[in-house]
Amino acid sequence: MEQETGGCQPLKRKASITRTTKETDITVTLNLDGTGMSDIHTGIGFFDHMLEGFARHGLFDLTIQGSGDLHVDGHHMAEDTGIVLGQAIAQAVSDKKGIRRYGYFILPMDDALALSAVDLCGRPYFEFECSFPTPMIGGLDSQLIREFFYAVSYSAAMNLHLKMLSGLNSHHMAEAMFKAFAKALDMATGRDERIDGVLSTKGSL
Ligand SMILES: [Mn+2]
Repeated sequence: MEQETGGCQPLKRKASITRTTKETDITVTLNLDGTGMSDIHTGIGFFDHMLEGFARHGLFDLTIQGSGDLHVDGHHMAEDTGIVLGQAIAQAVSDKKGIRRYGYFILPMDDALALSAVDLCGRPYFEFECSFPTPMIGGLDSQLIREFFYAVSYSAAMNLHLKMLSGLNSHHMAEAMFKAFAKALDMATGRDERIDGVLSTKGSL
């Protein structure tokens, strides 16, 4: 049961964004305080599988409805989905008051071990260290995983480091990376009641 009002009721941390270009048409809804429910349709099955894992393990509610020029390839869909998801993250964290700001996780999945570290600092920065053993993972070009996360990082203005510490199987590696990012982002966007205002000596992020 959601409450609309109430003096001590925390703000709703949700976003809904539609972005339409000549290449793609993407709508994302995101609730940072969700339970991991998702409904995702990008037209690329493996990409949907990754985004469903991201929602489930970050305990975000996430819907993504995307259509676009998949007859060209998956590049525009992966990149633009990253742009819109990043915008939704930025909108949902709003002024960043009371949140932890930093988050990190090291997530194992069988042979794969993925590290993710996030700072919602307002300054986009991106580091990515991973080479997938196969060019394709299902219907997703493995190069597009970097493109997706790069787009998320700059459009949410976050510092994002992703490193594959070990791995043999591309499916496991990609999935470990998406889940590690989810857990790190859940930590960074999570509230800590000890934090008064914004967690920065500058007073803003
Ligand atoms: Mn899987």
